[in-house]
Amino acid sequence: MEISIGQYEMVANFFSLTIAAMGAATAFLWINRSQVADQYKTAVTVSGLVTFIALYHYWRIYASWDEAYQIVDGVLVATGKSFNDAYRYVDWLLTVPLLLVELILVMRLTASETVKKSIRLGGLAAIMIVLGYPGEIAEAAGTRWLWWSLSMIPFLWIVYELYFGLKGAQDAQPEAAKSLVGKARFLVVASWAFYPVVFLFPMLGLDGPTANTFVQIGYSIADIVAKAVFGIVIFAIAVKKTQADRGAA
Ligand code: RET
Repeated sequence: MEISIGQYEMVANFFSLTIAAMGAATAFLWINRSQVADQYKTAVTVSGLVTFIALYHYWRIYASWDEAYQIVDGVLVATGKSFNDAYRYVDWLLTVPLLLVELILVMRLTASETVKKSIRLGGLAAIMIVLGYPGEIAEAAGTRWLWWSLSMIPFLWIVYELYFGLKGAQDAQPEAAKSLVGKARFLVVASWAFYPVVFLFPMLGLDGPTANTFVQIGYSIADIVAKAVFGIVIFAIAVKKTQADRGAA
């Protein structure tokens, strides 16, 4: 069964929305970088890099979706050029470790803590994505469950570390930034939890085209929240901390 024209166009619209959101976030973050003190500039730069990398990949994803189907006499037909899911996974491979680094940088832990946490969490994130890919491109439910389960191990480890490991760091933040840092921690956990659920859509008894439509839209929304919205929260934290540092000086 092929997807319907309505589903095809809805997915294309979501890809287009995601391109716009990533582009706007990149411009906002890089242009406003001067509003934060020097020690937070790298965190804001990296936030913009993440949305910029996503902007490129969604451009490719849109093009690949566009080329995979054609409307002939009012009927949607596959062109034989298959939709390339790898763009999404390569995007995550680059951006997910960077997102973690963003959060760690804005906390301003000691230099050795920053390096240690970045390497450990970034490495776990890369393993999580690599383990998810063979499942994403598999059709058989058994194969998908297997890779999903394996990928969940580093996933749960990261979520645990972020939620509990960074709790101490949050308590050490200046009063003005505390609640925002708490929100950022929550936003990471909530938006990340979306991905393994979206991955399961094809295994929940939905028909193939419907599941595929939900997967593409689900990942797009999750990416907008986890990258663009999260990047703006990181920026807001950096602004608050800049003000707190100046007030204290
Ligand atoms: C996969 C495979 C199935 C199991 C799990 C997954 C987790 C993916 C995550 C992706 C996060 C991506 C982000 C992107 C935004 O920049 C790979 C879907 C656990 C958590 C935050």
